[in-house]
Amino acid sequence: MKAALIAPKFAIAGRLVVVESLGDGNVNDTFLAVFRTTFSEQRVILQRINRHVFANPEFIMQNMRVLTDHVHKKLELEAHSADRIWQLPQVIPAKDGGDFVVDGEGEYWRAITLIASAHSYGQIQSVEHAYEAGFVLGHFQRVVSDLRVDLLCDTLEGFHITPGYFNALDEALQTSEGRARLESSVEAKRCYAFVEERRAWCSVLEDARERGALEVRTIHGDPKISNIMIDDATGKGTSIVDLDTVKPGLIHYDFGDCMRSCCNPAGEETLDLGRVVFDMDLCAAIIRGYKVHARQFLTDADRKYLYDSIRLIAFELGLRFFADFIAGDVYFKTRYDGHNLNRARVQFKLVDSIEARKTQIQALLDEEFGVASEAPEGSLSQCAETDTATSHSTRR
Ligand code: GN1
Ligand code: MG
Repeated sequence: MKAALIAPKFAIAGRLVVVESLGDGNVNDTFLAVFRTTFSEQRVILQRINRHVFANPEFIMQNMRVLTDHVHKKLELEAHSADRIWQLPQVIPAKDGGDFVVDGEGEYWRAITLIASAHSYGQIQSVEHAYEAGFVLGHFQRVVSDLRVDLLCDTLEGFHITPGYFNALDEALQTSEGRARLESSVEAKRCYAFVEERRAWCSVLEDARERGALEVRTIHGDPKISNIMIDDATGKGTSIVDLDTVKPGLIHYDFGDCMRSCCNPAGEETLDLGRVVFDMDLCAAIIRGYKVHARQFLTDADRKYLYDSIRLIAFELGLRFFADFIAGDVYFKTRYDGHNLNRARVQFKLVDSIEARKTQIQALLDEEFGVASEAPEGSLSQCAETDTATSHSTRR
């Protein structure tokens, strides 16, 4: 059903003026709806949830309520001492009181508030922008660090469990269509060789979790650069949006995802592979921004896996795109033939670049967070940092 027919079913004052497509999400369909009364205007985000990806859209809204209740309270409590105004979207109920409107075709629609006077970008703009991305992620993870994970549903089973994406690839390669796609180009065969070389390593985070070295906490799930909102007035980060993937997980998934997205100045959709590189200045800026809040909750064991998380989440996204290409583009939305294959090649180029810079990246992490001690894994000692949350402004 059309978004314009759905929008008026939500409890929003005024008359619908316009609905337009927004952003370039790879999974859900997003729209901006503008409502006006004689004296005011309200702009809201309307989304059609991809039911092929999210089997239980109800879980998303349940998590969103738990998360926003927790975070909104906390932001208010901390507002007097915060260095900026933080925002977080709010659920807008349907007129019938529900969280969703389900249309005649069984599609789930939801409405949330728009973050005021802020923008996000598809690609990193500057070192300052990278610092803000790290700062916003660290702040988010800190404010949810005391949110009990057992209150959250698993909205997307297997999300960020890298070995599972290998299973999906193996399954797709069981079919003759899948095998034909693999054989269709030199690039596809190169990608396959690339992932195979890293198959044994890809459970690095899950192994650490199973051993009890890393604990499951509340995560955002998708802190890529286009989900970091920058305040139009101040140029500072003000919010992290796209809360569909908030769920229990490892904070490393978030850290790695933010790094792989923000340290590649070419962006994940580029057609120019030559421009894809893991930029060390951007990496340093993100770590500095992230550290301001993250040092309050990062454990020794957490620090030990930060480099792995950067390499792994870039690799995992490449593997997810590649497996989807082999499966016939059934998960991510695509705009041209071979789109998922190109996206995979971008991520693998980035992985190459990350691997080549391992020593430098690790040195930066050690410098900013301190060298992770050889203390037994699972020890919860926190970073021995002493500088204050405001010192970053002099270090940029
Ligand atoms: C998808 O739908 P979107 O664009 O917010 C994907 C993320 C990927 C991202 C890569 C639920 O996010 O995991 O990192 O594409 N979301 C889901 O751009 O799979
Ligand atoms: Mg997302």
